[in-house]
Amino acid sequence: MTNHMFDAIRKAATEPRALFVETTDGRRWTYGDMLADAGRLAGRLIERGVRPGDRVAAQTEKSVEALMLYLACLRAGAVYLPLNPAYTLSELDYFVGDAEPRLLVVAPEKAAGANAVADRHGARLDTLDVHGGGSLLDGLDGSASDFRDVARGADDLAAILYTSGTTGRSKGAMLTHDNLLSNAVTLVDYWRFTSDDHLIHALPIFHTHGLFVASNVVLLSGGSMVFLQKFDPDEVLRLMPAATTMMGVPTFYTRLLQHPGLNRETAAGMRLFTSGSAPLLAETHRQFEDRTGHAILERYGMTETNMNTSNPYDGDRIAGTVGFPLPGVDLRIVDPGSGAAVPQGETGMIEVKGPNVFKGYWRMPEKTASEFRDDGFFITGDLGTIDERGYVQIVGRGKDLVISGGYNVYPKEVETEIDQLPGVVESAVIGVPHPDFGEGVTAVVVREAGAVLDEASVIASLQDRLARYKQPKRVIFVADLPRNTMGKVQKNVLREQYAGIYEKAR
Ligand code: MLC
Ligand code: AMP
Repeated sequence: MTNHMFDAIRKAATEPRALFVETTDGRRWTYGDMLADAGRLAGRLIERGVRPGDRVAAQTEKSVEALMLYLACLRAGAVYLPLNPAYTLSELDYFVGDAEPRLLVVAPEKAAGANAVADRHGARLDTLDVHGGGSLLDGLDGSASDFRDVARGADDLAAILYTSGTTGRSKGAMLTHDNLLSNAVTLVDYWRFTSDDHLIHALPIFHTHGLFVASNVVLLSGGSMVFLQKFDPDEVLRLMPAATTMMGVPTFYTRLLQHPGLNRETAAGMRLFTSGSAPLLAETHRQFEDRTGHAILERYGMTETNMNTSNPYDGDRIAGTVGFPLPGVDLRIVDPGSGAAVPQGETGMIEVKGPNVFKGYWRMPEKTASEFRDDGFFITGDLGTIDERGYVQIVGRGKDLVISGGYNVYPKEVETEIDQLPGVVESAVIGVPHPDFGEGVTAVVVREAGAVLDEASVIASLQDRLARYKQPKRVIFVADLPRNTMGKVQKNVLREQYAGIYEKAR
């Protein structure tokens, strides 16, 4: 019996006594502990009635136990569905209703609200806290750890990660065992990860970046990592002398650059800093190299595709580019309308194909079909170009999307909530340059004559509807939204008009 992903993890865990992960409060797990804990937890999932193919949803705070739950799902043949703890109950209700998990695991403080959600959609509820407590783990310590992994093939689902949509509700991207394994194996090799590596893991673990790129790469190289509850520049710099690598979103790097403790000495033992999930400014790349002597390696990925491109490990890491297509990934630039290839050097839609590309959107066959070409290429929605040396550059987005601190925010979702508020005629949500988050979510609102509505009241009305990071940082009131002759709101005009608002606030 084989389990495609977990067999590979087991094979890499050749030193049971070697450190796998430690936390900043001094808890440690060896590879032997990882195998035992994931085994016990897989047994617990079976006790809870989880069968192969069932979804297990988790809205927990970051913890090693939450990572073990992901590994337990792989071993039990379940489909792991991680959710941002910042999501509100109304957002949670949608995900649970759509994915119909057998089990929903939440932080204890969320249990009261989540109970009704679980009941409504026929899921069982368990809790998991950040200190290794909660009903999911009750009495597990002494239980048997020799779990016999459920057979899973390359094409079986390992996880569903929700990504918001430009229209309508969020879509669940279905990722198979081989999507995860093939990409992680490629990255271990491309970025030269070995069992000597020690990674600073400060990313959340409910997204591709922190869960798959960071954790799977460590697992498959037999290396180790230190888990930070969240990104904290003081902590990162305290841990850096003992580490070799860090993966981050651009906000990590801009925040580190503001810290006087970032210098060549602190970073002397590091061999690799990677950045992705949002564009890294060329200026940040250069400043970081000046301060530390390290050229950040920028790569490009997506929830649906895992990682597509990377700057080279050896060779020039060129600021403002995302490097070359990874081995095994086909990448092309086409005319967005016709799908025909554009001449080299011109801008077009980035499309990708390879073992990294997901199986489709959960229960949305039409949406899936419309985002793939007939020859199997996935339409990313990102606009790019390839230079004469083969470096891919992302020059914009064909999708209406704001990326704030590495989190995607779909304007449509925010506009829909704002438009429902009493006194609002219409709204347009845009992303404008923000010194900390890269882009700041900004709402431009037309209110009814005489409406008692101000910036604070709009933001306050969204508290229970939208996760905090999706809420506008600023709300601007205007008499009319600019429109083109077809009546379409000209967001580019608004983006230009308000381009400086966060710079001024700094
Ligand atoms: C937190 N806030 C944000 C925010 N994160 N607002 C906008 N954008 C964000 N990303 C809110 C908080 O709720 C808080 O609100 C206020 O902003 C300030 O919080 P903070 O303490 O400064 O934020 P912090 O907790 O430090 O988080 C910032 C961050 C974090 C950048 C460290 O957002 C982060 O870890 N981002 C990583 C995202 C990520 O992993 N993306 C990968 C996606 S996968 P208030 O009002 O309550 O104070 C993907 C594919 C690929 O894209 O290629 O990798
Ligand atoms: P997500 O849906 O959260 O996985 O976000 C994926 C999107 O993030 C991509 O489609 C890109 O728009 C963006 N992205 C990821 N990495 C980079 C990068 N290095 N530079 C620019 N954009 C990026």
